Amino acid sequence: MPLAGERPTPVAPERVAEWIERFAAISEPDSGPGVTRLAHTALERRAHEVFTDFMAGLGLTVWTDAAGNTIAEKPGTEETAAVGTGSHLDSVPSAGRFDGIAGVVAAMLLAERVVTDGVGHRRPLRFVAFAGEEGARFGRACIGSRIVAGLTTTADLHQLQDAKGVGLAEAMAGVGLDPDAVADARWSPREWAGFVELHIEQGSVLADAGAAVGVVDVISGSTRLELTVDGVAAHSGGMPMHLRRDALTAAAEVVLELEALAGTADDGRRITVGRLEALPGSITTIPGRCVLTVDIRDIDLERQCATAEDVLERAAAIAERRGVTLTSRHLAEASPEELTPSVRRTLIDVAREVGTEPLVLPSGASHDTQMIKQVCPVGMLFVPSRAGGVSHSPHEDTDFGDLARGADLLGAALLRLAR
Ligand code: HGY
Ligand code: MN
Ligand code: MN
Repeated sequence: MPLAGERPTPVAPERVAEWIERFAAISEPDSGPGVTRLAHTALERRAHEVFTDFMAGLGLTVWTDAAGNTIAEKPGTEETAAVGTGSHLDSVPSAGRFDGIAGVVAAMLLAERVVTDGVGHRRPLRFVAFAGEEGARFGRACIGSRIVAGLTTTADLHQLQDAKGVGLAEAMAGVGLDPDAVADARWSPREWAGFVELHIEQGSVLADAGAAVGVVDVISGSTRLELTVDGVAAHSGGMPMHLRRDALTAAAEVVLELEALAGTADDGRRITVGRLEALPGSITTIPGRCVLTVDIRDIDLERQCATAEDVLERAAAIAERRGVTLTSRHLAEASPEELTPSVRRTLIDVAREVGTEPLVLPSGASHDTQMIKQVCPVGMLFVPSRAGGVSHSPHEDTDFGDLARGADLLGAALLRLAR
């Protein structure tokens, strides 16, 4: 049974709703449906300011590192390695209200409960808002957490740019961060004893199973490529069909070939072409160039690497047969990561102690926790996604009560790790 005073009073669903909506309001105006708060924009920094003000209001020490991650600390009874929780504040374009924000709001309200209830803990507690988790803008995910984990350096930041040609380092400097000083942001394993992230599932496994909470065992790896198909732009009326070198029809065949390669067995391997741009994009011109992105996910590293090679081979064969050329760019790589078994057991224990049987499942989505595993023992809690499990969509939905209960379990686990 839990030690007396180890669980703060429950988080109120109304408070969860209030803060989910407040963050949702920090979004690009006139950007269409959903929330748009892209990595390394003034809007993301505004969200970090809201997080900072809330945590400072609780009397916690708060700082933002050169990478734009914001960390709040509540001292424990001993000056020793901390345990932490948190998630990300940036979004994809036309996102939902919960991806990343759920874990940040849970951290905030948990901090509020621990401070208000005067719950004691030996280890310091740290509450984190990561910057730049979504790969949507620069192609590489988890920029802030990769930096603190020592997986991304200043040099890397100067190699990435967004679809408008804005460099990542330039974007960071443009919002007051310091890409040249990110080495100072690195987390030392001596300072961290554990990290647990709460996130929405972004799938329908929990909802379909009627499970109130999930505990993640493996986070999928991801390989992200950009393919460019070059044919010959020509007049859509003047050029006979048999003489064409059409970049778009070649790209279309590649897309369907990759769908066939992924297959339909839900074995954890997923291939997505999320962006396809046909140039010059004129109704009366045969596209001379097509640029497409390929996102390969897998829980099996060997198969993930083999799939990436297979993708390039198949695309090249189609290009050759159609008389167009193919070039590729490797955007980002993350290996599948098994989360720490001892943390997983703690998460399962605290759920069972309140009569909740958690479902253990892999995460198809990548998360900051995948990078933080390089620093300390890690775990993840999922709360159910409703609306068929859609995410990266304005229709993303999670019950505020489920999220509040997830925050309570997160608190119990964190305080157990902080004993
Ligand atoms: O792409 C992902 O899986 C995550 O949303 N960054
Ligand atoms: Mn996401
Ligand atoms: Mn996320």
